[in-house]
Amino acid sequence: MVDLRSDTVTQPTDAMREAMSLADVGDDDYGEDATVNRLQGLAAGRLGKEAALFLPSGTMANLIALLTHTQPGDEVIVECQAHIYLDEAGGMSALAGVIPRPVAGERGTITAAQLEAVLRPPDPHYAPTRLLCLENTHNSAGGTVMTPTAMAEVCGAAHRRGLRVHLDGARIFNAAVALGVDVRHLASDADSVMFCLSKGLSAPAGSVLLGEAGFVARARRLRKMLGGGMRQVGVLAAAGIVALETMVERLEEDHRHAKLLARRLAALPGLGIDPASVQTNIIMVHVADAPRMAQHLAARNVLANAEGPKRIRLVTHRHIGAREIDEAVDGFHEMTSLTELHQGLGGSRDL
Ligand code: TLP
Repeated sequence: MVDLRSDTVTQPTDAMREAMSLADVGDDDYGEDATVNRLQGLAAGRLGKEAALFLPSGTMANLIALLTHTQPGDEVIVECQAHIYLDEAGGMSALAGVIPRPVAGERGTITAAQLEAVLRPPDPHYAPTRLLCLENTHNSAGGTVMTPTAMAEVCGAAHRRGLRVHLDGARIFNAAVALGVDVRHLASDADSVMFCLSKGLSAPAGSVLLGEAGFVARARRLRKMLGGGMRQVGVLAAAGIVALETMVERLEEDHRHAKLLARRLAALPGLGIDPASVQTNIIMVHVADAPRMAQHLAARNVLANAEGPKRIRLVTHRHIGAREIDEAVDGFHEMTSLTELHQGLGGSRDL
């Protein structure tokens, strides 16, 4: 199986499994799990934040950030394709009770000018705007990166207007590796940041939410409220430590493979793809009928997600190498050649 649906499908490494079996654990609800404490300290150091909290998922980390920064009825500025807005089951409204104000960014990036344009002076008619949410890399925009300068500009504008900033950095290490910058420079301007251990870094589960000590203390109470306290969870944190210590640099390989796959697919007819736009490990391919294409690929043991009627998302990760790229290209090629043949015979059916 060539699984290009997501980097979440990565299996824990042998080193992770070994670290998990040897982990020194305790009751994390009492703050007594030595391995969780080590992971949290390591993560805080890596991202340059005061404190960190280990959580079961990125979705819970984003929700807790919203709950910690806002009150029900507050307005939150989000990019219009942001994961926190579109892909977290409506939690921001259903559970945090905030009203999202979507802004269409440029390939996922909201600029300071765009932010200024939607901010309104206080008025009894308006929900008070409390928070700006950013996403780096931006998933739906195609794994695009925000540079430290772009981060600083928009965060500076938000702070000057009294807003807090939360960064969904599910794939922040992909951004740091692609840009060749220390991840601290991407995290420093946000008040809170979350990143995932369970995507390209290959840990089986877990995300980390970071910020000032007071923020993390409030987040810890909300984790309890949501049922996210996990007791002897050092068995998972142990894999997270291996992920942070050994799996970051290799993300560059995933990016190289994504660019290679994109270049090869761009040579096929009927696929809308711009290889120059691939910045990290996500490729968006525009096709005439995405569900049909995904179905065809699956029949050839190539798995890809149709995102909407005309877009296929491909994600490279540790289990995608040269052979898998060949197989994926063959799968697409077969489908595009069949269509060409069909059209050549006077058929009218699109891809
Ligand atoms: N993204 C998953 C799916 O939900 C789409 C994926 O396969 O890409 N922020 C961003 C930017 C994400 O991409 C994801 C997961 C999350 C948050 C949520 O993380 P989890 O899945 O751990 O709740």
